[in-house]
Amino acid sequence: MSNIRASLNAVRRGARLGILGAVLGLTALVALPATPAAASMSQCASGFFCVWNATGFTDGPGSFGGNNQNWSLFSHSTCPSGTWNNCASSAYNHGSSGLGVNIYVDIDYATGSFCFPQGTSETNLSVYTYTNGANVNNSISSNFWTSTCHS
Ligand SMILES: [Ca+2]
Repeated sequence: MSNIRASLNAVRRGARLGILGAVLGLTALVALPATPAAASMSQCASGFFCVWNATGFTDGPGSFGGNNQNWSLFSHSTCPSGTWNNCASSAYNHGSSGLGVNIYVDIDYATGSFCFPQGTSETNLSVYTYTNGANVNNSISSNFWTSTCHS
């Protein structure tokens, strides 16, 4: 009788360990980083204007902390040009200075602009057009921080 009870207790212990193992396994799985295609605005550090190659904040970010008149100087291997020029499809102004970001369809802050106030984001840039009517998706070529861009 005591042998049977001991066996039952061993089975119960095993079951508990099995459940514990399953919980630990699940925790480990959740803790694994989604390295190849992490998609999140949280990848954008405070103080930066961030862009991603794909919609939904995927494949990036490219982080722009100052004024940049030629985005072809910033490489990103999965962009068609190999640089951020004419590539971004989602964006987030995570600035902290209060300034907005004007983005431009051409290098040297030229031809058409669009304003991204601090704290704003867009998961799909194709919903926006520049002041010259061109679509914002896959077209940003320069950026300029300015107090004239605000919500
Ligand atoms: Ca462009």
